[in-house]
Formats: sequence, C-alpha cells, structure tokens
Amino acid sequence: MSIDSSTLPIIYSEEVAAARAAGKPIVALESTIITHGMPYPENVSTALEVEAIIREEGACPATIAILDGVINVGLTRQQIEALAQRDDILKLSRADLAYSLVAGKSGSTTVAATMICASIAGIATFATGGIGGVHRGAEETFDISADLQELAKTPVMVVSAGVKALLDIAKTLEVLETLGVPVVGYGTDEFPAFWSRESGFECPLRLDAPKDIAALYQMRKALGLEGGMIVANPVPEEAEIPRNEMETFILEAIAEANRLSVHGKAVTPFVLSRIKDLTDGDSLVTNIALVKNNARLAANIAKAL
Ligand code: PSU
Ligand code: MN
Repeated sequence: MSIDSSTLPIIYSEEVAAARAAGKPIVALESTIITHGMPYPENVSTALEVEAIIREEGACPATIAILDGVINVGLTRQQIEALAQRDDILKLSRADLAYSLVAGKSGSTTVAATMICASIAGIATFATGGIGGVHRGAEETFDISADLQELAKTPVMVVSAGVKALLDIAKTLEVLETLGVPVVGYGTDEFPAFWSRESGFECPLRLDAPKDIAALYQMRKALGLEGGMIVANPVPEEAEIPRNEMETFILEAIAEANRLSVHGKAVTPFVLSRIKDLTDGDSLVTNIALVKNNARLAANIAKAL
C-alpha cells in the first residue's frame, strides 16, 4: 500500500472549494474549541456566529475537523451541529492526527493539528480563542502544549487572545522566544491573558494594522524562516474579566484538577469547564466574545495577504 500527499484523505466543503478556486481569502478555524472547549449548545452557536463574522468581513471560513478518517476543510452547519453533540470525538494534535486518518476515526483538531491541516490546504490565517502553552507546574508535570512547537514549524498565523491565564504565561513567552515564534500584539504593548486584557507581561512585538501583520508574515517567508506567528488580540474591554478577579477561580480550578489527578489532554478542557462553573458562566461569555473578536481580525489579515 502506498500513501502520499496526492492520496491524502482530504475534502473541501463547497464553500471552501469555491473560495480556493476564486483565490478568495480564507480563515481556518479549529474544532477542539467546539468539542472540548465549550459546552453545548453555546459551542454550536459560537461556531456558527464566528463563521458568519468572517463572511461578513468578506472572507471564507474553513472550520477543520477529521470525520471518519477524512480531513474536512470547511464543515456544513449540520456537520458542526453533529460534532458539537457527540462525546466520542478525539482531541487531535500533531501526535495523533495521522492515527485518526488510518483508524477511520472522528476527531476535533487543536491549534497544532488545525495549523497542519490549514497549511496543507494553503490557508495562512487561523482564528482561535487562545493557544495552548506551558502549564503552571510544568517543571513537575512537563505539560507543555504541542501548539508551541507547531508554531515554530508550520507557516500559519494564529490570531489568539494571548494565552489562557490558567497557564504559566512567563514560561510560555520564554518558550516562544526560544522557538523563534514572533508574538505580535495587535494595537497593544501588553500581552493579553485570554479573559483579561492584561497579563502583567509585555508583548514582545507590536503592530497596529492588519496589512502590517500580513507584511511581517511575508517578510519571514522571504527570509526563509519556517514557522508561524501569534497575533495577540486583547478581548474587547466591555467583555473582559479583570485579571485579579480571574486568578481566584483559576487557582481553585487548578487545585481541583490536581486533587483529581487530571492529566494529559484532559487538563485544559477540565480547567476551562470548572472555571466556567466557578464564574457562573461569565468566563464562557468572555470566551465567546474574544473568539468573535479574533475572527474579525483574522478575516482582515487574510484579506490583506
Ligand atoms: N482556545 C479556546 N478553547 C479551547 C482551546 C483553545 O478558547 O478549548 C483548545 C485549543 O484547541 C488548543 C487546546 O490547541 O485547547 C490546547 O490543549 P492542550 O493544552 O492540551 O495542548
Ligand atoms: Mn498538555
């Protein structure tokens, strides 16, 4: 048996196929946020609203997932709804993407796996909520998201509201610097912390216009530098939860995760869901607002490219 890049199991939705043929700007979207990041039914409404924002801005949304062993670039409304309600969907990253294809399984793609699929599909811009990073206590657990290494390898720009404040932000920024990943604040000098506009850390780089972000991406390519970039886009002010308010809930959620020995892939979904309960759903409202905000910016960067 022979498998190569020409026989990859990959299909494009009608909308994405048409956009590719017309050379229209496309924005990739991940599906782990649907299956493991948000509860039903907010996961469905958010996924559909995020797609609508990208269309409104004049770009084409491409939500990516693996369905029965096939990479789907662009999902129909029915496919998003079905994915959002199933609880047997694998959370796929670089380590298990190929496995899902060979085993004929269905899985949602994390930031890392979405970047890989987007790159295969020739899509350079990707919007999410927050990338994975170095977890607090990583010096004991070694829990560092594969998203960081992917950013060092795969040429996709990821628009993110910084990194989730449940992570160790200082260590995450250090690792990104070591890996040579540009971290660009959009209109901000402060690195944002997902639910909050402030993290207490400076953003290494700053650009204020989508066209400049597109130019930076092209300049890196021209220099022969591999890898992607993070565009750090702070949550809109009216939707933010201040950092000191969040910290109490984060500490409680992490302590609970430790007590229950939650580990590996389950950590991020567990902590997100506990934080949602501890904040009476407020963290979810903020999460939804920041994803939409990132989708709008990503569409404008894709247009500038
Ligand atoms: N952003 C969100 N919600 C999420 C995630 C990101 O707003 O659920 C997901 C992304 O798919 C990211 C993953 O890649 O969490 C990180 O998981 P881990 O820490 O296990 O690498
Ligand atoms: Mn992890």
